[in-house]
Amino acid sequence: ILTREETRTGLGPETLKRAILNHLFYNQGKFPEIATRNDYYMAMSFAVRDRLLQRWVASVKKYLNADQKIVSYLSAEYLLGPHLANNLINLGIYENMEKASNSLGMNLDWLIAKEQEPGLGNGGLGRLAACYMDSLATLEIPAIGYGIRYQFGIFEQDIKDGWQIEDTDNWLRRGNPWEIAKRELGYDVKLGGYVQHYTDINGKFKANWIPGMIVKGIAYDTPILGYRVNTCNTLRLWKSEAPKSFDFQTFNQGLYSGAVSDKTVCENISKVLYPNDEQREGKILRLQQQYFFVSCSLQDMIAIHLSQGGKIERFYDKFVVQLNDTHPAIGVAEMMRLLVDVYEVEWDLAWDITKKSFAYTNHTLLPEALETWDQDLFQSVLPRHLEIIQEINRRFLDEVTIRTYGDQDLISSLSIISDGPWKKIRMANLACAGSFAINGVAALHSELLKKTVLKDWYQLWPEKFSNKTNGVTPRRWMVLSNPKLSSLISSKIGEGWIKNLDELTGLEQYADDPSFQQEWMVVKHEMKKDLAKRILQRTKIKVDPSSIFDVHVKRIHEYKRQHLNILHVIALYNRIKQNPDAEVVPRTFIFAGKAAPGYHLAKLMIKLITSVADVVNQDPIVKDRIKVVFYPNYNVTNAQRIYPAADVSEQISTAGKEASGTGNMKLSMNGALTIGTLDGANVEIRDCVGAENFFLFGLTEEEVQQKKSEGYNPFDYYMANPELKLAIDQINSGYFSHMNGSVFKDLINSLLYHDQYLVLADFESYVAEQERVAEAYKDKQRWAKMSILNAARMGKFSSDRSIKDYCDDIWKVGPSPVELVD
Ligand code: 26W
Repeated sequence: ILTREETRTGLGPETLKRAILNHLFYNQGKFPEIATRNDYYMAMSFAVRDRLLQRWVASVKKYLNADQKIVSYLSAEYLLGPHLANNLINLGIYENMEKASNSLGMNLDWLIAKEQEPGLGNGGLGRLAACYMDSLATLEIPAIGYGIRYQFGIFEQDIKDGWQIEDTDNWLRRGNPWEIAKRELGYDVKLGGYVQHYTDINGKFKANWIPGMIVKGIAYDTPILGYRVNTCNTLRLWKSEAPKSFDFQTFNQGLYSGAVSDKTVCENISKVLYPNDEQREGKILRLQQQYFFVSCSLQDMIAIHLSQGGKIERFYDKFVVQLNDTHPAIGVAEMMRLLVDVYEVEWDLAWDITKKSFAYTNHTLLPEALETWDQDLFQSVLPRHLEIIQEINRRFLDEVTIRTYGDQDLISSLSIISDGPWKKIRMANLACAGSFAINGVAALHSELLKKTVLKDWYQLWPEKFSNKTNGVTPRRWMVLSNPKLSSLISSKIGEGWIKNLDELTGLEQYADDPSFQQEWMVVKHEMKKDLAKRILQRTKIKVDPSSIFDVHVKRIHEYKRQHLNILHVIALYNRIKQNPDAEVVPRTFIFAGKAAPGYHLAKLMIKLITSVADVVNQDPIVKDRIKVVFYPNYNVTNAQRIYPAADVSEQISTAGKEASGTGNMKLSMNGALTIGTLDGANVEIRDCVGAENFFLFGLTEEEVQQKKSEGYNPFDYYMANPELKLAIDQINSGYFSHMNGSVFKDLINSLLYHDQYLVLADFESYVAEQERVAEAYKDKQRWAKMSILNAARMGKFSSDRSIKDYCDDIWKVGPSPVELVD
């Protein structure tokens, strides 16, 4: 009998080395003399995957046998980031692999850098899904993540002449060693066509959906290993293909020739991720994508449940289905269709099963993000679902009518289909009606949901509502991205914090310790030097690692107010111009983020940042005291490099607009101090780290509402504040754009005459608070202490805590440890 060390799944350096060489030969068909770095990356990844598979099989076995309830997370986006290094950490073999690769003459960091990250998400929502997958596995919760295997993820951003340029993200070009295609595991998905109604031989009314086309979903599985546990869950992403052959027996009702459409049309469905975040695009393809992955996923869950001898009526004993925003909300209608049309369950029972199965998370209050579908368009894609939704709605509104004594306002606001000449299907209403639980993603956000967009739902079903404040995984966002800080922390308090982030409070006792402060700031400085190098390589801008690294990284959006930040930069610059000897604490303003390709003002914001950078960075009077950097192509890989180097975290959205934010948490964990508004999770972060360790500014959500109702006039603020006026006039006059001011006119007009995000109203308060930031940074000891306390008090913001809350309050699922058997 072989020991595990001798088998292909051993974890020692020698065994790993052998495994890499094996895969190099048998998978890549290479030997060391001719192998490329990519060959080594692939070989190493396969070696790591072998170790995951062993745990994966054990996990899947366990979930299939026992009567285990499984969490099913439905998300149109997963912003995973690179797998290799994360898996090494979770397996506990980072150091052994370093030895193995050194002995092969390879540098582990190079190989890690070879990975094309799977950017199958836009931003916060997709990244949250990835953090939750990590925590589910780490907490040993049986879970499946379902989504779409986009052939092209979020576009790659480049900057040309200061403008954003988009390039396609061909992440699968060199193959993906982390996925396993389950060619045999596929489901047919119908689209378009029409519905026939008939009475069967038993006198039952039946609907027969004759599709316009059928696509096949193929499962691609990626194992998701927890930290130092054997639990290895599945991320199952669906790829769309043309069905190979067509089963005329199943659909023998006529007119099928058109149903088997050509290959390209079918493959188009999972072709590309829509790059919009917080802005709906009413495209047919998008609805097809949503339905495609949800239908495959529900068919898969039902197949799993039935194959284990489960009864369809008890679906909810096997699965609890979490809707990540409304993108998968069509699942409510699809579940009804499967139950009623396919499994012939009575309507009332079917609705009861559905409502016991689904829970819905809302991620945004922005009205332009709320998904609705034009009824005609909806019908053309999902004719049977329209009928089902009409029936759900009819019965649902009957119930509402009785409960509210026919309150017309309530009835029309709760209706899943809006009335009026242009009927719309409201996906948030469908999600609310079909779910037993509804949650927001930060305390303030959940409160605002109850007061605004979901007010009427809350009034009738208060028991469905709760808050689940977001969290992020400390494995990726501390251990992996900031190993030096992590080692320093562990040297003081041990390694328990990695799985139990509350233990970070153990650092508080060292916050005043000068030698610990010194070590803490040395690590920060090292990370700033690393980032400075990358900035120089990527942008040719030289920055000083001793300056404040002031970081504003996230999607570019008016509500996130990158333009407020740049107005402050211009004001600082003008202060220097007016008084060249003024004392200025040196600062590097670092921006990064993608703009939706069709979002004109967001793209102008990027151009404004790069234009200001061009002027400020060159001006000899500035003497390098302030630098502005736009770091291109913000993604998980780049985020991992930026967070550890940040001194200041910009979280400056208009109060009431950012549902939660999660970058705010990652930055604070890495010792950055926040300058922020009372918005999203900032409120809770400030409560945890202490008001004295947080730079607060700006209007509160209530003040924002107040101001707007009084008739806010941004022009008054422009006229009243000379620094603000000068900055805007300069932009307008072309000071930053070779005397061509018209470039920015749309942005400026929007600020001066609309300013729906109150940039001008918050300017003064922001500038004043930034002065306190600079003042604080001058006192190195005070800053170090504040930085340490920020990290020390971030325990609440681990995604482990979030997942525990979901498990206890919504999913009613507990840990189920997996044992490894040889
Ligand atoms: C249909 C277009 C569209 C696409 C994506 C609308 C809305 C979205 C997402 C819901 C936007 C999003 O990512 N929201 C973010 O979710 C994060 C995780 O909860 C929060 O931290 C962010 O505050 C929120 O903006």
